[in-house]
Amino acid sequence: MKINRRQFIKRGAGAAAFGAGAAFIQGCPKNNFIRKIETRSSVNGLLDTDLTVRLAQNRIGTDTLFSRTYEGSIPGPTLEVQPGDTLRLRITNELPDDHGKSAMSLLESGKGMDHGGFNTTNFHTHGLHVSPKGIADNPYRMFAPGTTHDVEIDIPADHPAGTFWYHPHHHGTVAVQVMGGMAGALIVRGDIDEVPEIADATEHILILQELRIDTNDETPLLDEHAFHEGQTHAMFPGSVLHRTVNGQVNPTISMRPGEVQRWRFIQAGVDQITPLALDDHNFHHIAMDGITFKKPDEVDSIIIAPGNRADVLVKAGAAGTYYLRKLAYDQGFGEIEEEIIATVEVSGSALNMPLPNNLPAPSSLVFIEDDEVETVRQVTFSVDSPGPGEMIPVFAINGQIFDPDRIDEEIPLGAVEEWIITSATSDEHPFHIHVNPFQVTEINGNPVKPKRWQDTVIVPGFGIVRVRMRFLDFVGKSLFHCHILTHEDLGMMANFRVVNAP
Ligand SMILES: [Cu+2]
Repeated sequence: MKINRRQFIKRGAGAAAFGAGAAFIQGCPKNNFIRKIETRSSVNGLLDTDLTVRLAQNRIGTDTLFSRTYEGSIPGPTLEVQPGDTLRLRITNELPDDHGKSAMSLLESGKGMDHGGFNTTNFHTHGLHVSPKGIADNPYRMFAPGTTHDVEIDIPADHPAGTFWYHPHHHGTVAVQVMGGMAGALIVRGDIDEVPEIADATEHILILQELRIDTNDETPLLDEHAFHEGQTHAMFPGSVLHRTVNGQVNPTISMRPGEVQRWRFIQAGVDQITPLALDDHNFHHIAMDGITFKKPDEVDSIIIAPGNRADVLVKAGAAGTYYLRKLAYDQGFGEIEEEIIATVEVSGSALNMPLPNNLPAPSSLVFIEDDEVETVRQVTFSVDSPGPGEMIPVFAINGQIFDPDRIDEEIPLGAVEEWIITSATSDEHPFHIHVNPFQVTEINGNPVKPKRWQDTVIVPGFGIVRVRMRFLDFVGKSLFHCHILTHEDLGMMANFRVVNAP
């Protein structure tokens, strides 16, 4: 079945609403300096704000994209809180009602699916250690077109300060909504921001997105025929991929020689493992997935999967032009070419700003020793041939595609566990779990040093990753999944439930 892509997005909105043309095009600055994203900060322990999900037209490089957005902008506004705060949102879904008719046929055939079409959404705070229940960080909620929903999330007083992000998580619609730009930064301010060398540094939140635009200037739908032709990596034939930073193609970051800046990378893309390097400069890596290290780690490149964040300090060298590059990389289906994603212009009078020696690693996260592990679980990502008469391969965890009603893993509150995560395919699959971060201990049999906490980790093709985690503070049901969003939407996701210990 060929899907009519104009149907789902244009119904109820379309050309009439945007007939005024250029006047409605947003994000078209005269220069291309890196954009400061609108920031909404908590006041007296509360961030209380409205978020509207709506169709909007944005300028992406020299192209135009008509897509689902938060507040009309790509990315959405930055939400800024502190440990102990409450995040209270009213989310109104102003997308047109698509009556569920344009659902992907491959998902309609999925067991237990009731996803209500591509314009149903919800809200997930990626990486936050908060409750998954009720109206908190609950990825099972459904926000249908034309409805308004409250979200209220209490952030623990000992929550790590760092870089997190938000995006929709309604099963079956995640890839298409995030691919159109629905993502935003969620910053927890705290101890790391008070380190003098960091407090003095200019900060840039750099939200990396993979915006695809089809020949109608819209977000493409997955084309199941691509699978039939054996091109599992070319799921969106005919569309153009724009790698953007804060919604801009190759923006410019200005620095002075010797200046130190703090960059918060957020990989808010869809499916690309992203190695980053800056010409003639090292990164001083200070945090991964919002969790600060004990000391900076100087490296010539960092690699982030969709879902990952990396905070780095950059100390500018001599005056000149340098490029921030996504390096060439093969994540299992052939090399993707190197690409420039931003330009750094170093000019002006020199500074000599210092770098910090020590950092405030969160005291609430203590590494898990061998003798503490109580339970070992296995998680296997697999992609199997389609069934008779089907075109789409079976994207599964432990042999099963996602069923929201099935509990795949039941875990007592307070448990300390080791999970052995395997990719049974030549592709890399980034493993992500909600609510609790994990310590990565081993990749393909090699111990990971220095030890780190993350919430998303790349599992190499035909590889094995071991992680350890404590299921602390929150009972309830939530998700673990591959963070390649197309894989996730096709069923590479499972449920865990944390229960009060007997
Ligand atoms: Cu995957």
